[in-house]
Amino acid sequence: MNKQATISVEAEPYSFDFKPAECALLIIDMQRDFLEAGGFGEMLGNDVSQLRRTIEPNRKLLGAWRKAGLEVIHTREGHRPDLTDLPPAKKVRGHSKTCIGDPGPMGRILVRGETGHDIIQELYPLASEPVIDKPGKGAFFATDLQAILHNRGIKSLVVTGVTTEVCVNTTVREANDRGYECLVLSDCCGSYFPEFHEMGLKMIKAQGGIFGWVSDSSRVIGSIS
Ligand code: TIU
Repeated sequence: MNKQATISVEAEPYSFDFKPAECALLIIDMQRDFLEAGGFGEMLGNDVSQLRRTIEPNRKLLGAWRKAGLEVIHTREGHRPDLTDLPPAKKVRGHSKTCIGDPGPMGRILVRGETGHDIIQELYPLASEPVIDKPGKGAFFATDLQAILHNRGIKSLVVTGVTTEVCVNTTVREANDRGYECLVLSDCCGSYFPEFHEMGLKMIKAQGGIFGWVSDSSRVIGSIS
């Protein structure tokens, strides 16, 4: 594969064209707190099994992306141990008995450095892959993601992860406003609510691709292998 040559991937609403050298795989929040029992996601009353179907397609995609020698960036949602970056409104939202910063089965909920906050083993970052720690839902808010993309010459993003309508959608909207072209992979994203997953993808690709494009991992893997 010539990393400087434009590749075209079948997508909706029309084909997504990118230069591999200028495209990063951005994997959003594939953290134990969201995907495993006892974490933040389950604490909010959600069924974590809805997200676990995304693990295997992400694992295969990540393997192919790494093999092709392309840029990978991971994100994690979470807060400083002293919680100084946690808005009080976010801490109390939901009136949950246990909230962000409190002890949970995998350490303090959504706190950096705790077991539950880390990325699941199946998709664990290599030392060479930047990990963006973000306090919000979007990966650009209060992080150095834009600087990293600029410094690495990245112009487009293949976006995967959880959850489709929350952190994936927020990040894609932030990226789109900053001029990045985003391809979201349906089988590599998931929501606790299947209907929100479906609508979250529709919102991205509607109106001629108002926020970006939607495709699936097999098409992307086929294009870079
Ligand atoms: N609750 C929910 O759907 N999502 C989050 O709180 N964070 C992310 O989406 N990562």
